[in-house]
Amino acid sequence: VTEKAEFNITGMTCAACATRIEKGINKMEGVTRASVNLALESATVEFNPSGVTVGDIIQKVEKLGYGASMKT
Ligand code: 9UX
Repeated sequence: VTEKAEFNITGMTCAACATRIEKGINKMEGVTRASVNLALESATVEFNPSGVTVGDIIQKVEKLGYGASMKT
């Protein structure tokens, strides 16, 4: 099963920020694919919900020094 979630990301000021977040999320267990859009301040993540949760992904982004919330 693969789920897809979209997040608003705050605090990105350059392209390297987006790359850093993208790499960080992609390294997580259970994540199939993550892409971060700097201009839109958003992230799209495909993941296996039995291996990783939306909360885990938000925590990861926060640990990298940015803000994240799930898009409603
Ligand atoms: Mo460039 Mo983005 O130093 O933090 S990676 S602003």
